[in-house]
Amino acid sequence: HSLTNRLPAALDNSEFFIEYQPLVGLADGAVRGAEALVRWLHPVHGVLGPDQFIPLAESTGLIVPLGRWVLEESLRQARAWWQEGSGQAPMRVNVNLSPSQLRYPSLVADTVAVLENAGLAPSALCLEVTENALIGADEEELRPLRELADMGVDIALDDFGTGYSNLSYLRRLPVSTLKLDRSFTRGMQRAPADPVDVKIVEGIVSLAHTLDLSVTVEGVETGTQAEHLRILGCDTAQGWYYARPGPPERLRMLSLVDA
Ligand code: G
Ligand code: G
Ligand code: MN
Ligand code: NA
Repeated sequence: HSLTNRLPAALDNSEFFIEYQPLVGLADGAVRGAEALVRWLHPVHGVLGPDQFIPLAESTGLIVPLGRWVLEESLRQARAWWQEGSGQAPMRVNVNLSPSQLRYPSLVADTVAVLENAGLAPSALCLEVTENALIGADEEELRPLRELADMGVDIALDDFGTGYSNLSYLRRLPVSTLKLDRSFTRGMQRAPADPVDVKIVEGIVSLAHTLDLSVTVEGVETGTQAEHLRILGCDTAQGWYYARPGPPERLRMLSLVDA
């Protein structure tokens, strides 16, 4: 596969770049942070999205150095935003972790080192882990995430609701945020909202808040949807209604407008 062959050199050639999509507080509309989404500017195929190369990076092991680069680069960016923001709290960055990064022995040490290099507190970082990556993990396998959570790194359960984790299992995970998959909020894009979707989101929010977890909703594309989700008690939203993923300069402008 030609993409597979080029992948290792792409990291050395600085062909990867990161787009940022803001996370917005539903109660006040303020920008809370941003998710880092990696892209590959391929010399022949142009810009490739993560779906086109993350699985390859995962199967070839390149995901570990690539993931470390994403962490370094997005925390460097978070630090730069903070310095530009004259005294405001640092902008939090959400970084996706793939299953092999979770199993990598130096995950905790690497993450601590990258935070220290960037001069940021652990609370400036949220690591997103998919529900499916954690299903079946035992206490030993969860330990690195728990150590990071104990230090103050926020852990979010990404694509929540698409996996098969049961509720008692959820309680044992070192997560502080549920990121509700966008399939649950599609039925709220236009009035009237799908009553079943409303009930489901209501139930998830109630469960999450009982467990002291915050709820982030993905894929918010309309104002109607944002308003429904705010009323249902969701905490944070992300989606095209606010902004598509874009270059770091765009996020700086958004947050300055909001501040
Ligand atoms: O914008 P979108 O096409 O960017 O992202 C698609 C998927 O790719 C998302 O589910 C996201 O979790 C994943 N993704 C984006 N960036 C990264 C990354 O740096 N590492 C990993 N492991 N996954 C990522
Ligand atoms: O981590 P993950 O699957 O959750 O990443 C988010 C993915 O969803 C990215 O591919 C991103 O481009 C995409 N996305 C972000 N906002 C929206 C939105 O409002 N609508 C849709 N359809 N996709 C979105
Ligand atoms: Mn994500
Ligand atoms: Na997701």
